[in-house]
Amino acid sequence: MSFAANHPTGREQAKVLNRFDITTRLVARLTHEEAVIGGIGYTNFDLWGAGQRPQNFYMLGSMGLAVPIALGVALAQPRRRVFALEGDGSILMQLGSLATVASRGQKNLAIVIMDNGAYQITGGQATLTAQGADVVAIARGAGLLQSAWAADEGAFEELIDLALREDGPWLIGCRIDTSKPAQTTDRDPARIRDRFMSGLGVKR
Ligand SMILES: Cc1ncc(C[n+]2csc(CCOP(=O)(O)OP(=O)(O)O)c2C)c(N)n1
Repeated sequence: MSFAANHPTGREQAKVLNRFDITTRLVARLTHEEAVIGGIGYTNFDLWGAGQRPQNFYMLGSMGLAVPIALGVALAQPRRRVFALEGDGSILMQLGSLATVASRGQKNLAIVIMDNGAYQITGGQATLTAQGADVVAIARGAGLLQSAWAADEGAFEELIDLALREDGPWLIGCRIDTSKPAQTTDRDPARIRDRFMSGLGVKR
């Protein structure tokens, strides 16, 4: 069966999921100290709320950096699997990173896009995905051939399991609702950095 057989081809066919629910499902499947980079916006709040792990990094300041940071970690530690969780508004600011990941053929990297069609944390202004931009199609065009929309929660888990088992790079598009996260990431960048370095085993 082809990779895409169980997954919808377009954004419009994908079920609208809940970010905290799917983030929790992802974290529950991690058993080998995989690194997870939560992008700015509500993505990292829900990563924080799903259970803090030393291998999690929470990007607080700039949009579009989850994928570049995750790529750096994946390059530095090729035996570790790395996940980048990024909002649609943020990935739209850093589309070049998709082509960079594709050109590297980064086997240990998976990207999850949380697409709510909005810059939710700054007030819910519409992003261009609400007007038809399809980040999975964009990713395929950038060379990330293993890119798919998660049809529903079961398909999301299936795609995560694939990303944990088989060579990437992967990109999983998730349409999500606009529920607010239950928790807020502590704004303590030095502590976030130090804990992440310990979690990766590179603390000075
Ligand atoms: C370079 C840059 N531009 C603008 C901002 C202000 N800003 C912070 S988060 C955010 C919205 C993020 O949207 P998205 O990635 O879709 O995540 P969501 O808020 O929907 O979870 C904006 C505009 C910023 N921090 N950095």
